Amino acid sequence: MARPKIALIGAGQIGGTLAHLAAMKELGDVVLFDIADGIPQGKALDIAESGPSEGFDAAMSGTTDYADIAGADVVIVTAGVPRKPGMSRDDLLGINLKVMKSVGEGIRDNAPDAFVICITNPLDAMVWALQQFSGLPANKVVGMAGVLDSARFRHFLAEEFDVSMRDVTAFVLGGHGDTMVPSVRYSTVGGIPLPDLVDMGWTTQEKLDAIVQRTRDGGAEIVGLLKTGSAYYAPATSAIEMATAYLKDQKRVLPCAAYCDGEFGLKGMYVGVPTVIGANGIEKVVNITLSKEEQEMFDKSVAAVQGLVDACKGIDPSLA
Ligand code: A3D
Repeated sequence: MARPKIALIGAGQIGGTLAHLAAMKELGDVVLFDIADGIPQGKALDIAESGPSEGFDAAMSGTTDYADIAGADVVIVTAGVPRKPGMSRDDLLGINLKVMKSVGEGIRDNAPDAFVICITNPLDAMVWALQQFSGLPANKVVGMAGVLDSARFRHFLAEEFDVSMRDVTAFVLGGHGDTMVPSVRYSTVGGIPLPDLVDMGWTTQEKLDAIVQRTRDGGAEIVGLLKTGSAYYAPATSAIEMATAYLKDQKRVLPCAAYCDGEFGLKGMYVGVPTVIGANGIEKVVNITLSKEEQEMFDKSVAAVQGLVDACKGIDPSLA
């Protein structure tokens, strides 16, 4: 059986990291696409030359021609611009919306059967626009943010409790922005919910609140340190986790920016929710019950995403 084909649209910091991870994990053959001629070809060759030492079997190529992504099984989109210190993700909307149009049309014309994972910010609005521009089924177009935000939350919790990150489960709901909702009630250490751990004296409510806020600011913390761009190792790893769930039909339960059609009381909107990812893409949106307080935070986050979607419609009237 031929190896799966993975197309990476955008060969920048995340794109290059994705290519390296996909090769090392032998997820399939990789095509890197970018408009900056030389970058995708150079990164593909560089990664291919790591193959003999690493011992992977995966073909690597770079291109500026959409025809080369034909027949891709998975497409991961990072094309666009990242933020710099002082910028919010929302400041990227105008530039990246135009990028989503050309990328969406390139996918529509060349890889219409692919599972598409969008990473470009502002995430929830960009994945919505990408689905509209590409015309692919909504269960096959998803945004990566929740896996990353949850990984950050899990990392901070594991440090606080001095336990293995493997035993910390957590998830973050809502839009990928300042209004995201790290779920304290549904996050656990070895199955013990966080509020119980506060009661048990493992941490204090104040420390937990600070971790929740640090999770919300997780992206900005890295931007502030790097100064020249945003995070890329953990974002790439998170998208690879989602791609693996699809390619291997793992039925993973992962928080993603998914199309909600009735779930959470939303109609035709992309926002971060728990999902099941398997061979049919987003196979299920897990419609959990929210407490009154969680619902209020979620509603606020949804309103922020809706504002960005409306702004997209204002910029490009072809978006319904
Ligand atoms: P960067 O290293 O600048 O790479 C972006 C690449 O996109 C560059 O190589 C550009 O040449 C290329 N590009 C620009 N326009 C086009 C186009 N029309 N078609 C194809 N390629 C194009 O950025 P990065 O890799 O650090 O980040 C990529 C995106 O991911 C940004 O929008 C970030 O804000 C976003 N991001 C999202 C998260 C989430 O958790 C959702 C996390 C981190 C970064």
